[in-house]
Amino acid sequence: MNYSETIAAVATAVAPGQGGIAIIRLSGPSAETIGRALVHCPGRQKWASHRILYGYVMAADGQHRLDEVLLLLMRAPRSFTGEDVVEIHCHGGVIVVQQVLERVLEQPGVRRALPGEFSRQAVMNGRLDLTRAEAVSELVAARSRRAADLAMAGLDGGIQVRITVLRERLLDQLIKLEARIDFEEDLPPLDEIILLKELQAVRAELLVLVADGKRADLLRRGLRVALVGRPNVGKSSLLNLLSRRERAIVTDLPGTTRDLLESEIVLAGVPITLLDTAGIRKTNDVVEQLGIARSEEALASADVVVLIIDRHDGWTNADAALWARIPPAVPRLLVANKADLLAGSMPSDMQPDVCMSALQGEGEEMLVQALLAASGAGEGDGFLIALNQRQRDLAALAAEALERSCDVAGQQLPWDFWTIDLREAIRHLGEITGEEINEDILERVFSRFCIGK
Ligand SMILES: Nc1nc2c(ncn2[C@@H]2O[C@H](COP(=O)(O)OP(=O)(O)OP(=O)(O)O)[C@@H](O)[C@H]2O)c(=O)[nH]1
Ligand SMILES: [Mg+2]
Repeated sequence: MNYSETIAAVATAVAPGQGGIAIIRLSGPSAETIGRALVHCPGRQKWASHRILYGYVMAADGQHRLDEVLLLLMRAPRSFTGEDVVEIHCHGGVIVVQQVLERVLEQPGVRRALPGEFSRQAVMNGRLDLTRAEAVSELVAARSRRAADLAMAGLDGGIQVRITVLRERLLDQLIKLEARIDFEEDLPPLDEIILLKELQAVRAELLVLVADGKRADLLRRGLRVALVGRPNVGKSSLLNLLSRRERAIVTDLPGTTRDLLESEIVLAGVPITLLDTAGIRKTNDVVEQLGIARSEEALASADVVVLIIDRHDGWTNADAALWARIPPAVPRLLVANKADLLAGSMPSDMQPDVCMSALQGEGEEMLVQALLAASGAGEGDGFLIALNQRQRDLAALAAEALERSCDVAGQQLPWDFWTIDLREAIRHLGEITGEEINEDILERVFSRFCIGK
């Protein structure tokens, strides 16, 4: 990375016909020079930091105006990145924004920003810590209110503070150990039991954070729920009911759905991708066969599988065969549909989790509750912060290192041996917070960001 460069990108979402305004962000030593060269501000407007200027961006020919804009100058270090930042607020959509960005990029000393580069610069300059930068990205990506709340907790420093405290507790123990190594004779003997207890306590907290983070992933990434079953049991009707629109074609002909259909919904704050599948049966129809193959893939990749049966028909051999096909590790629900009709017979050990009528909209609430309970997403209310995958991996490594450190202690080895694993645990926690930072970590964090962040 070259710090004499100025970077630029569109910082807002780009979509044709959408967004009244769009923001082009420039950061770096030439940001102001470029802003002055490109934006013509009529009258006597003063180029002062943190003030809004009004003007025009001229086309390269210097004759006609590309757009009417507002410009916001934020001089270093009082900016998001800690460098000179210029934001050009132009009109939204696609074409104008691209034209203005092209004009920016024609200027000397500026290049397109890489994904996450603004945030990376902010971290490098100490304007933002690592977990807060990740939280910004998660906030932008949030697909449900609960996911946004968790991201906001990260942005408020919840993760940073929690991990920093744990790391400091370990540092305290390390200092005690090292003092014993260096000045054993001069100090009172070390209470191993207390030290070990402390390491175990930190380890236990880390494990809780890892487990909570995993559950929170469901809230962030959402659940994939596959609706499977024989033809004509009402899978598509159920999809339509939950989606509140006629997403899938429903007919009384078995084999209506032949392709995998997805519908995005939010239930109790949890984003859910519903997959409507082709009814699984033996058939000679080639298209239907392909559809059935997709149903089987959906069945294998879903977070929850809902097997729908026709309660009027009762439990059939075909239902039993499908039930057996659901991978054992995947949470499953048995839903008996068409409860408005007379009930067929069910074996006593196969009682449905939910009885409902997709046609009449009955039993929907029970289904939603059962889905959330089966996936574990309903339990997401108990925690306030949630580590992302990167942070969890490091927390888990730290917990393992602490466990080794305690094992070593049990083997009566000299103090030096304890410190090796303890140091490793401290290092992993430092990588979460950014206290210990290197190119690899930065690469891992920021490559997942989108451009303009
Ligand atoms: N009485 C009654 N009929 C229903 C109910 N749910 C769906 N149906 C009817 O059952 C028929 C089949 O419904 P679909 O939703 O197309 O069934 P599917 O499982 O998607 O069928 P395939 O796509 O062929 O696999 C339609 O005529 C629906 O109106 C229900 O709860 N009660
Ligand atoms: Mg269907």
